[in-house]
Amino acid sequence: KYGLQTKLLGKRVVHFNVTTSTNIVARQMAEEGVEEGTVIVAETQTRGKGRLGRKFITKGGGVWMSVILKPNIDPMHASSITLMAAVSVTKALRGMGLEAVIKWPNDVFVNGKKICGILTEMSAETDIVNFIILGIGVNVNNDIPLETATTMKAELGKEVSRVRFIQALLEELEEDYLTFKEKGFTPILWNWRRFSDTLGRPVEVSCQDEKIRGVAQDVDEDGSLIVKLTDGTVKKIVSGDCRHLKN
Ligand code: BT5
Repeated sequence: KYGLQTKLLGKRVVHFNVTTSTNIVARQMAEEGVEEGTVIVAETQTRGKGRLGRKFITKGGGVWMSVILKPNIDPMHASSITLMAAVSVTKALRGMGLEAVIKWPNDVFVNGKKICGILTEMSAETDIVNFIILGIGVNVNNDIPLETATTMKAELGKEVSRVRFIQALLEELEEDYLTFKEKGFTPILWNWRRFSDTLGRPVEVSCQDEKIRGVAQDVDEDGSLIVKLTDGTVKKIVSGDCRHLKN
């Protein structure tokens, strides 16, 4: 098998040695009307973004990229794209021999440490999505000065071909995205549950000013986390930060 085996994702790839953030560049290009599936990839970013204005460290040697998607969905269902991407990343990492698992909503972990973060941003009107910027950062051969993070190189004990990894990732993403477009989120959700490290665990989820403690029970059709509190009430959390507590 040679070359990228995709039809939609990566038909057009724009590469930078350095840029601010591939999500920022992708948004500009999407606003100018660039076609769906366009991929922006950078060797390093000067303003790598996490959620809620947090910084994401993106030194040379990792995979920092954004994909422009134009799914025909209600903005309410957009966060399922984040969960879908976590499934695709997990499959690509497992294909390279790593025991990757998903932490709700947007992280992929290996051996208890974060190896990938996902940042989806969208442009939408009341009931229709114009475009979604799917930003994916994977620690591959880069150094990472965080106790809580790891890299493919550290876990596998050798350097990894980034080109091969990007190829595998885009192929998994395309497969999942086409399934999503054709059949909706349900078949993706089956895989998400299979790969999830969050379900069944006691968790503490911070969203806005609230902290919710309980057991993560499931994820619903919108990608929301369903948490059962100690008093038996059930809460649906659309987005937030999730901490796994000790059993
Ligand atoms: C994320 O945010 O994890 C989303 C990261 C998305 C990065 C990609 S790279 C390509 C595209 N362009 C961008 O500018 N962004 C996207 P969040 O869940 O908020 O997690 C952020 C937290 O992860 C930070 O506060 C750190 O604690 C930690 N962190 C920072 N850099 C990391 C890294 N390289 N690996 C693992 N953890 C990291």
